[in-house]
Amino acid sequence: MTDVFGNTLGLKANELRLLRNTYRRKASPHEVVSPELARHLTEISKSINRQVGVLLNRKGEVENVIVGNAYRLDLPDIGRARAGQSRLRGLRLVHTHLKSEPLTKDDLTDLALLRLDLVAAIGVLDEGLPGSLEFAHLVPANGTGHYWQVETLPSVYGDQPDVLDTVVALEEEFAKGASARSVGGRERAILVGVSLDGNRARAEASLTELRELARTAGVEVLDCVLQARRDPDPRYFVGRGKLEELNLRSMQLMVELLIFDRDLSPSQSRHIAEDTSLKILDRTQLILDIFAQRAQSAAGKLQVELAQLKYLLPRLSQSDDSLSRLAGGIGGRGPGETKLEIDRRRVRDRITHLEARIESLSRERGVRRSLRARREMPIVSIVGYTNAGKSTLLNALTGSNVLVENKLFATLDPSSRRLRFPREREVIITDTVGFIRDLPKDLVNAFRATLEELSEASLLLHVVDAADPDREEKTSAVDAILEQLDLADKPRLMVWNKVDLLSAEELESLLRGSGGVGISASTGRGLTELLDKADRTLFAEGSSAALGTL
Ligand SMILES: Nc1nc2c(ncn2[C@@H]2O[C@H](COP(=O)(O)OP(=O)(O)OP(=O)(O)O)[C@@H](O)[C@H]2O)c(=O)[nH]1
Ligand SMILES: [Mg+2]
Repeated sequence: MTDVFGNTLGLKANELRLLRNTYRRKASPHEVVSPELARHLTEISKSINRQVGVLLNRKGEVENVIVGNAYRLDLPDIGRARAGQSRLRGLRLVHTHLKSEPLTKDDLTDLALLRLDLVAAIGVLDEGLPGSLEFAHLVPANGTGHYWQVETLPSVYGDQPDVLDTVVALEEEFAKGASARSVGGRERAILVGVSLDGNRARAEASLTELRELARTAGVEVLDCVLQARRDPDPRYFVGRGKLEELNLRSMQLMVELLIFDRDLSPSQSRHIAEDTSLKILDRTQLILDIFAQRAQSAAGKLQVELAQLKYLLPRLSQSDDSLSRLAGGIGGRGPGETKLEIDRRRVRDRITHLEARIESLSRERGVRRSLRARREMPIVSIVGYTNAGKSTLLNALTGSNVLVENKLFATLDPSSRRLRFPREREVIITDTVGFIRDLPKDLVNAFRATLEELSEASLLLHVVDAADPDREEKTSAVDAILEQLDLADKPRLMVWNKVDLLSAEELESLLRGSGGVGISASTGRGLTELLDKADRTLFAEGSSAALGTL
């Protein structure tokens, strides 16, 4: 390779020749730069008044010669693809600084993002001789928040540290992190929250929930970052500086996944993926991913795949490399089985097909339901925020064994049971998928089929985790979704669950303020009162939809 890269415009023939000659020089792999090479670079640099640099490989050979302007130098494209999580690039950048200025932010960013072995700047003295030598290399995560270590030597002629040694030791450190990672086999992520309305507490609560979602999805969370902004950045959602910092942080923590606490626009997720070489998921995609992992029934699986494809469709551009990172869910699970051979047309065809299948399944269920209706058993449906204890309540009331878990979205498929009410009356009680704030419209629509049971209900039991500090927000999120589903007019009974975790005073003031029944689904406390109230609502003289919330 003999081409000189960068700002060569206006250079004289003999200057270019001198620059090309640089390719014949060699440095020792063990030193930062040999005094001879250093002097060669500073002399040309002085005479053309531009920065001059070389990329040296681990044998000390010159791979590229680069010219900049007086203040900076842009590296040629050495490929973004990483050599592997534990590997450095195998290249060190040695370049001149005309005013002997320290390493710049650009220098250090190149070091980190390109995973260079080392970046060095040689000061240029008045006579064109090499002055001080400053260099930096990356350091493993050590809790100090530093990504690199900078050292300065007064001159290139004295002792220099063994570069190769440092770099090899560093790669070993990184490899340790990487193998710790592959033992668990779990994907590692940084979570990114943004507070836009100045309400930090709210953004923090949402981020905590995102952490729970990530845990449920089987992702290992290494860091959580919250940024306050007035408006989202149109290109990157977070600011450019923040994104760079995230990129550095993920490099250091061996993370390859960023999960954003808000929904990114298709162009935002594309830009972020392109400019970071990280995999990007947003809140909706994470929820969809959990649904995809947990859906059991045929209908549930179809609904999740439909929602995933609908979300993906506007995010598909021409065949581009970042697509694979956008399309893959956790652990590379994309929608359906097809994963990555995706093109828009096939996605659209598949969507049409799925909609038809879901429609016909829903008709079948409708028939079953009307058979049931003929038996005239009223339906009581349990609704509420995810993890409120809905399934525990169903189990407690009917002695059944529906899956209960301290994870979000333990239940995806509805289950129905018979329940004997006081005075020998029977009802059907159903448990459904939990709700969550900011549930995307597509997802609500996709789950309409599952949730259609709710429209047949004569009474909704709105279960709330009374011990949750965030319970008011969650209660209103559920109300909002019920509204979206046209269920706001259904008779509703507020059921404050987990009162075993509240003090007597807390419970009393809660009930005084908002009515409803306090229960503990896991200890059985309050269940008789709950049945009693439900019974009165359902079977009271003239009881109907007019009753509203009790
Ligand atoms: N302390 C206490 N914990 C409870 C109570 N009821 C449920 N839990 C716990 O809350 C967690 C969630 O319970 P689930 O019944 O799975 O909640 P869910 O509303 O069905 O959740 P999803 O199906 O995930 O939406 C579990 O760890 C339960 O053991 C209760 O009365 N008191
Ligand atoms: Mg459940």
